[in-house]
Amino acid sequence: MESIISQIYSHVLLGQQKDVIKKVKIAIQQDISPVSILNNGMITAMSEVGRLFEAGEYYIPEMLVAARAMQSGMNVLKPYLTDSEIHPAGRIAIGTVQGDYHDIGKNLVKMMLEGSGFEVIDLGVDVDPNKFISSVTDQQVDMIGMSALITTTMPGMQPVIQMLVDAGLRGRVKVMVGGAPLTEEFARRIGADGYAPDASRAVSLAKALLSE
Ligand code: B1M
Repeated sequence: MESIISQIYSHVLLGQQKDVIKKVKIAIQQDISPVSILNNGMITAMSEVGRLFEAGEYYIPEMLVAARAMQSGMNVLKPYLTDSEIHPAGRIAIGTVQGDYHDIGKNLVKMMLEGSGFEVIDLGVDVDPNKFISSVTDQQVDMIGMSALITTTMPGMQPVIQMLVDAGLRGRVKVMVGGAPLTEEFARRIGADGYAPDASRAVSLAKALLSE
């Protein structure tokens, strides 16, 4: 019979939220290490989701349901993951820039980052530039992630980067940007450290930037 970990892997991959919740609870009752459930069952499944998306075999709906299933499993697991067992890959503050209320993509990026072991502070939508800055001073984040979906709100990213420079904080934090109207060239021009066109590449970019 398929192991409970492989079952969790398959349920996350297929976005079967209720089954993920049920099987994670069973795995905990069977005394399987929460870290093993997370790493071998769920994170590996999300890596596969990312690979399938990049290969054009999964689309946004499949990625969203898998991310939701993963998030539900993580909610069950959270109380069992002690600080000593899990070392976050880094702390990231993420938000949609001022004037912009689109958050589906930002939430997907957040879920994928959390699924890959990052601690994510969600600043929400329509985020005041000062809120991004105080996430660095008050919450000691390693990275700021800004999302924008409208051509008129994307220019709101550059002032945040300039404020980091002016406050002497630019060297302490990486900046990742994303959102449908953005480009690599735009990211370079405003002085961001990187641009990710989708959630799975946001994860690989965050890993790369934070391991530098
Ligand atoms: Co609006 N909207 N919308 N909208 N909306 C767009 C963006 C638009 C392109 C539609 C269109 O006209 N074709 C257009 C913008 C045009 C432009 O830029 N010139 C538009 C407009 C005009 C507007 C309003 C102004 C409409 C109006 O009121 N007249 C208004 C603006 C409100 C505001 O924000 N101030 C508005 C409102 C809304 C709704 C509220 C109805 C709703 C948002 C609901 C919500 O988010 N909770 C909405 C929606 C749903 C869309 C479309 C249809 C879909 C966006 C979406 O969720 N895509 C959109 C049209 C489209 O994109 N085809 C549109 C799915 C999502 C998973 O993809 O967000 O691109 P995306 O995220 C991707 C990547 O971009 C990347 O990874 C994600 C996952 O792969 N990514 C990152 C995103 N953020 C990232 C951050 C990163 C890294 C990667 O690092 C930090």
